[in-house]
Amino acid sequence: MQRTLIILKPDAIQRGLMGRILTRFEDKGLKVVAARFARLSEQLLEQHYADHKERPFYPGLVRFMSESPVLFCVLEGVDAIAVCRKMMGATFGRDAEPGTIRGDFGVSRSYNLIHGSDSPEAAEKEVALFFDANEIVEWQPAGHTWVYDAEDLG
Ligand code: IDP
Ligand code: MG
Repeated sequence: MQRTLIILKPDAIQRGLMGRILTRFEDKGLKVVAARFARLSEQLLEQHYADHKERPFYPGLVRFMSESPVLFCVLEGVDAIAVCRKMMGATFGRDAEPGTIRGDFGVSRSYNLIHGSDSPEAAEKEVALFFDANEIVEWQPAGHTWVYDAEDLG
């Protein structure tokens, strides 16, 4: 089982896509184990996007991500990090394949609807940055045993 940090970005919230995007993850069998709706501070975003600090788009990215509320959550599932990245699609909406979240809902390079951790190391860091350990809820969805078989669960 893996955990990944997902952020539904301000454009997803403002365009009323929050439910539709979250539904895709639920439909796939990913489990929400933490969630919060809030406006992110520039200080938190500077930590979250530290790797991009020198990029030309960085100031605009921090402004965009902080100017309006987001939904951020931790999703859990087998291979959750890669599964979510695949469902998100390529970074720029206009390059993302149809069938992916970015491919179906957007065309922009910066307004690309969603963030998802890109590696186990990033996921661990990002989950800890956005949530305290005691905010992660352990629970079993009723249909869980019909989503993963014993082999999937190792
Ligand atoms: P990712 O979100 O697919 O992991 P990253 O390369 O990590 O993509 O970039 C982080 C975020 O920065 C992107 O999701 C997007 O919002 C923004 N971004 C990346 N490259 C550009 C660009 O060339 N122009 C404008 N915004 C960009
Ligand atoms: Mg990234």
